[in-house]
Amino acid sequence: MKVRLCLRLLLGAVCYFLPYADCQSAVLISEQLDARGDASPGYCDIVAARIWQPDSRHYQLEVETAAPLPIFNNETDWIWFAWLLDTDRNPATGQPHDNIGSEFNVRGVVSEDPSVNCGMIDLVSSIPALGGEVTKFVSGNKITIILPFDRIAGQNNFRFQVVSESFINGVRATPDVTGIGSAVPATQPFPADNPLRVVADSYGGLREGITAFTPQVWLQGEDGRPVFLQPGDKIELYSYFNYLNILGRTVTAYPGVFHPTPLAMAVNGRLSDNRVAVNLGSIWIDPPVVHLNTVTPGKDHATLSLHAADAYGTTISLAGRNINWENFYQAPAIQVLPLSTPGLAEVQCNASAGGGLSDVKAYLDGVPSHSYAHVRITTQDYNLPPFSAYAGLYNTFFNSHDF
Ligand SMILES: [Ca+2]
Ligand SMILES: [Ca+2]
Repeated sequence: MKVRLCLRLLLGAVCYFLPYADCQSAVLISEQLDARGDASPGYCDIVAARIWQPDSRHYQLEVETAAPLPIFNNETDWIWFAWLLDTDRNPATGQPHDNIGSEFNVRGVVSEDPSVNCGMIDLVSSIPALGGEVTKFVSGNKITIILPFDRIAGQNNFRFQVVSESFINGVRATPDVTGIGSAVPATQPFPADNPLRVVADSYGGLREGITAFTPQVWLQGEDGRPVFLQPGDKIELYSYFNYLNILGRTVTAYPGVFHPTPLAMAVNGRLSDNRVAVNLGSIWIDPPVVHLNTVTPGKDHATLSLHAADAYGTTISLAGRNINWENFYQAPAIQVLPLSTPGLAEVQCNASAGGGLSDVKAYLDGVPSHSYAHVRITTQDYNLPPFSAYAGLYNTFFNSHDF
């Protein structure tokens, strides 16, 4: 485990030294430089907050820190940066801060906990707006958030201030706060050859010995036609989590890693509208089909086993992992009870509930299994052949009166 961790840290460090997109195709709307050394650790120390405008509908909010943003090894650690947007330019309205009354707060959170790691627009005033989750990217010393104007009700003319806060190893770091900047959308028409959209591959699977791939990216013009990449175009990749080794345009899986992660692509500094969903490794349940009945001893329970392998096909040890089983359709006839051996669970009939049907899935360290166990329970023993007679998950059982 330690070897793998060191490898990840080493390869992660290499990634940090790759050049970061400098947004050549976006307009710099505002820049707030901040002192270096006025917050610690260095990844909490904001040295610049910038707002770029890549087109007529979005800002790219950027924070640059004194040190690279870390790879956390503890799900309870987090750091966030918040852009406080004072969209009526009135410090007396909205959420009060020292010299800012924010109508919207845009947060970029970095955490190993997928339920926390996000970009988010918080609505902190009475202005009706969509708000919600937005795309966030982390690369080296920078965190970037895509802010669509329509998510803040078009209130894109604002004062802003950026603050940092973090909680690492149970300690709150020294927060940092920038001066107040001003953002006014560019009135220029954006260059006609500036593509409207950057679209990346939607999916990349690294599993069963497929350990590397090169995702493709396309450009789309204002008129909907494709804009072709030129030989000198600069293409870069950004991983949402540090679960991938990115060297140039190639993505490679780390040994032992099975967490999925989204990936963004950039062409000449402009980030893709969508993200590449990269699945790493395989997580599956055996057997895929289970048929039980409530009346025959020995046929009223079965053992399910969870398996996992990384992209290289190497078995992932389940010892010490967080494993949760789920009765997906919440069928009352089915009970799923984890056994003491990691990765094993017993599925049982709840006789008083009659027949039922459900899919049972499992989560390994929060990552859902890629397959289900399809469980059917009847109130009679139909002497059905073993599950192996049912070749797939979608075979039909014909005792319909029972379900
Ligand atoms: Ca600072
Ligand atoms: Ca205000």
